[in-house]
Amino acid sequence: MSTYRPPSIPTAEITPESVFLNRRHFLAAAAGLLAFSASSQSSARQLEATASPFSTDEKLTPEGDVTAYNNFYEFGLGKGDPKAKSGNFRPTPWTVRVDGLVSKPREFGLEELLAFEMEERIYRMRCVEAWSMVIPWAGFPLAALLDKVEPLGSAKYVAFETVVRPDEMPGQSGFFQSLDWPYVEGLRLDEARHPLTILALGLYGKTLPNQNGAPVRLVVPWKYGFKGVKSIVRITLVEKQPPATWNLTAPNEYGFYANVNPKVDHPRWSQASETRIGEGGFFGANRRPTLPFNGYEEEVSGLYAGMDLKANF
Ligand SMILES: Nc1nc2c(c(=O)[nH]1)N[C@H]1C(S)=C(S)[C@@H](COP(=O)(O)O)O[C@H]1N2
Ligand SMILES: [Mo]
Repeated sequence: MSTYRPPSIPTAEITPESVFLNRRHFLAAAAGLLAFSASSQSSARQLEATASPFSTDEKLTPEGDVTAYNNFYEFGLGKGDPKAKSGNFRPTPWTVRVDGLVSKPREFGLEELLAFEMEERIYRMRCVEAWSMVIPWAGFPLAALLDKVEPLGSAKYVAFETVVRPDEMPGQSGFFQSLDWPYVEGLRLDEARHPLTILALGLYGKTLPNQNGAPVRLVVPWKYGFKGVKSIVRITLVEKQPPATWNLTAPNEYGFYANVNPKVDHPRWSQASETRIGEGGFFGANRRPTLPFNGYEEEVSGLYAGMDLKANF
């Protein structure tokens, strides 16, 4: 595996990925506790996280690919734009407002979010564009946050919203606007409370780089990547299905549920297979079959009992 480092960081400060992996496996076996010392960004902080049984043991996508091949249209449309153009983005200080149909609406500061018990969740991520990665996130179950605000019985869905800062996000300013801002997403309440659904604050043992959704983003591993809304400022409990950016933009191409499904093709390409980023080439031998619910079928298919997954794609 290649070891990624930005040119400004001296080699001595970097933990090679092989060391990271060995330490991770050793500690996971010995104590169940993970501690990392790598640093790839001056603003990045270390994040300790407990190993989770929900993790896959598949080969990790190299950190250099996870942090350089991104979708974050607030910074531009190119895969390299989020890394190249997010240098002015300030992820601290930060607050997330949690409101709507809850008994105790309130704001959570970043330090309060970091105080939740962090778990390392190594998840597959499958983008709707037919590529995938394996990413070691650090985060905590969204359900733990929802418990703090006590959702009312009338709450049926959870709505999410990304920050709007045209001064810091070049994709949000100028004549050409790719999407309507803010980027919004939503989950059914039972999906939001599922133990696999996390708010991530870090990856590869450090706080999130800007391009990956600093300081806090959603990760729902059985859904297409666009459900994983980045740089969240507001979470609202609501009664009706909330708007979702890609579903609004092209409803015939992107459903609200967006569960990974090799049997429902995108109108313009097949979803039956995918390319694992970092393994070379987009087509050919490197292509692997896409799994129903991105391989999490056993854990989540019960959420959709009786639903027509082809109609509610
Ligand atoms: N706010 C916001 N969130 C977003 C996006 C975006 O453009 N804006 N892109 C989505 C898409 S399409 C994907 S595949 C994932 C990519 O996450 P990554 O860059 O950390 O791999 O973020 C999702 N979250
Ligand atoms: Mo995506």
